[in-house]
Amino acid sequence: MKLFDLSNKRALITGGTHGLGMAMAEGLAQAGAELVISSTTPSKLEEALAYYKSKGYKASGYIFDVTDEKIVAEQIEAIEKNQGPIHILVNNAGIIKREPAVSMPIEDFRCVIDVDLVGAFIMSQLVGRKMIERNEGKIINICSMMSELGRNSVSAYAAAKGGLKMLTKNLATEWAKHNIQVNGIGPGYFATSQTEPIRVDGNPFNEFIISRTPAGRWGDPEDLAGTAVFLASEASRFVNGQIIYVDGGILATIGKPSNE
Ligand code: GCO
Ligand code: CA
Repeated sequence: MKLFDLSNKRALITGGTHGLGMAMAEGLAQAGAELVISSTTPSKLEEALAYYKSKGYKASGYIFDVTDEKIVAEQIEAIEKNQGPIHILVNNAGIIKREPAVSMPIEDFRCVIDVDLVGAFIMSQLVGRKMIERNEGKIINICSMMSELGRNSVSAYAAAKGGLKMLTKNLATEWAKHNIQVNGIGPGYFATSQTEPIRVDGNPFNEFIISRTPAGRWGDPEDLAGTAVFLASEASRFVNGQIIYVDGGILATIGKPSNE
């Protein structure tokens, strides 16, 4: 279907070496996009590129840290020179530190804000300038349940993801006139390596999430692909500044008592 077709499009997915980033990258590739993946870890990048290539996707990789604006600027130049224009930017790279607010080291708080929020801004500004010149672009910020809700131990992550939601709206406001659609995806609770420590058997959080999610299960990373393709394609050309929550219904409900 033409509206969702991404052939002749190139997508840069930061941190697209595993988990949700990889699942979204695969969705984009299946819709026809060429992939450019960034990582801070050469071995992870190699592994991911080998996987993408084994699936027959066109993919290249670049090593950089999204918080280092000098290096990011150089690498974006290199990507556009070697591969071609970046049509779709997925700000997926992110970290989490779980620690109660009373004891969270300030250094850790800053680090999470730096990667999850400032990093997305750096990427958006540097790729956005190119998109403005071309009068075309898609930016997809990977938000979170924590863009809307708090939870014990994730103060820095919630602050960053709430900030990323508002950054999405602000960039949409400034750049819609340049035919750049800036939107977000808010994944619910997904089975990835990031949530592994809270999913392990015996951790009450595991049952809590399953009962808190109307769909009654953890998300499978592949559940995100359709929304990523929609927000990367012509189909969303008049959608600006929206966060689409892909959460099995968590945000739709107040939850239920344990006897229901
Ligand atoms: C946590 C989880 C979450 C998820 C996700 C929810 O500790 O609560 O890790 O933060 O990763 O972002 O949408
Ligand atoms: Ca993961």
